[in-house]
Parts: sequence; structure tokens; C-alpha cells
Amino acid sequence: MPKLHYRAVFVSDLHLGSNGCRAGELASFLKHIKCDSLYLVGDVIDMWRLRQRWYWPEKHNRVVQRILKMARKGTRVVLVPGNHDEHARPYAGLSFGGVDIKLETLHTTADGRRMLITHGDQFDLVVKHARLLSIIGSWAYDNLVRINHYYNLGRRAIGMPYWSLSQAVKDKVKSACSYVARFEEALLDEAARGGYDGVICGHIHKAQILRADDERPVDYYNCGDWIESCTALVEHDDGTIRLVDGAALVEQLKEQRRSLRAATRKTRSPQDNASPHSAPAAEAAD
Ligand SMILES: [Mn+2]
Repeated sequence: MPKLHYRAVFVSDLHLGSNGCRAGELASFLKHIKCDSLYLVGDVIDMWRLRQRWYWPEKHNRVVQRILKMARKGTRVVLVPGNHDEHARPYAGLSFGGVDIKLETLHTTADGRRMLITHGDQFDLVVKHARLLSIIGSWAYDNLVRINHYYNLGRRAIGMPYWSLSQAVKDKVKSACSYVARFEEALLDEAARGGYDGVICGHIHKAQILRADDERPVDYYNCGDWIESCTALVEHDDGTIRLVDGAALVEQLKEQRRSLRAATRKTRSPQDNASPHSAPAAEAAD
């Protein structure tokens, strides 16, 4: 099976060990690609979650095995820990199973751009100064809908009107927008200060490419996440970095293979035309 080749692939916020992780899609994506360098840009294994409750299904293993296999077959694999896998930070400078651990690192693109690779949580003041608040925050996010249900049952019981979750979320989104903007700004400043041409990060689960312009000193790339968006940044041989929807890409490749197989069957069909079952069987394949 031919694989898509990239010069470099960047993924972040996989959150393996949490039930939100789209590990099946991720394992498929990694199976369909080949790259010279693979950067894991933080929050790869969600130790915060695993310490609360052990959750490690087989498909999460498949992702880890796939990454180690890529390392064995010659891909340079670099892990830049994030806040959810901060336990790996003391091991920076070491290498495990072919995976190099670095607090942050430099990647030079084929067109000569010097990119700072960092998870980005050190620029998130909420995470830095109130870690507890941030843990409560992610717990609340997961349970918000459930809480809202019981909250409103209680309100109804005492005759109070329904409290709208969607309105609260809309209000939250407004502040979230400025939060995202401030995060991007902090990373752009840091990269510019360090003399880099751009930054590649994760952390805020918002895939984004913002090229340098009159107002923006350097390029900003955010890998997104593998909980909702299933995105990856891929660098082509000419140095262009694109954002890909990993899950959609895998579907597309499978579809291509299916139609290729169907076409092969069709060219063979004149000989085994005799069988009345051959045509519907081809339709139903896969
Ligand atoms: Mn993070």
C-alpha cells in the first residue's frame, strides 16, 4: 500500500489515555503516512487523566506502537512535552525507543524558515499560575452538559425558569476568542524575540495557520488536536506547510483504494461474467 510522503509531520494534543482521544483515526492516519521527521508537539499522553482514572484501550496502544515503528524505520521522532505530559519534561535531552525528548526545539523547513517548536502552555497564564483552576476547568467542560441537566431539574423543582446552557456557552465563546488571540500573540512575540521565522505549537486545540505579514512578525502554526479536529500540519518537500484533516484524509485514501479495486475487478469481469453474483458482490465489498 503506497503511503503519503511528507518532509515533516506535526501533531499535538493527542490526549492518549483520555476517552476523548480519537485513537482509531490517529492510528490509521499514522499508518497511511511516511515522513522524515515526526514532531509530537505536547499533550501526547494525558497523565492528568490517567492519574485520576486508568484508561488505556487497545487502540491507544496501536498509536504508540505505530509511532515506535516509524522511529525504528528511520523517521526522526521528537516529543516536546506539554502540560498534560509534563512528567516527561525532566527527561528532556534523553531518547526512549528512538523518541527524542526536548523541552522545545528548532525545525528548519526546506525553504529555510527556522521554526520554534513548543507546546505553548508556558504562555497560558491560567495554566501557569492556577494549575488547579485549569484542572477544574477541563473537568467542568466534560461535565457541563450533565451538570446543566441536573441543575435545571433542580431549578424546575423550585419553580425557577430554565437556564440556557447555549447562552452561557455563547458568552464564553466571546471571551474564548480574545483568549485565543492573546495566546497567538504571546507565541508570535516569543518566536520573534528568539529570532525565529515562525512558531509551531498546540495546546489551545485550535488548528490554525497565520502567515507573517505587515502586522504579524513571524508565521504562526497550531497543530489543532485529536479530540475534535483530528488535524495535523504537514510539510511538503518544497517547505510548504499545510493543515490536513487526518480523519478525512484516511477516508479519502480508503475510497481511492476501493475504486481502484473496483476498476481492476471490472477489467477482469468479461471472463467471469457467467456468475450472476459477481456484480453485486463487487458493490458490497468492504
Ligand atoms: Mn496543553
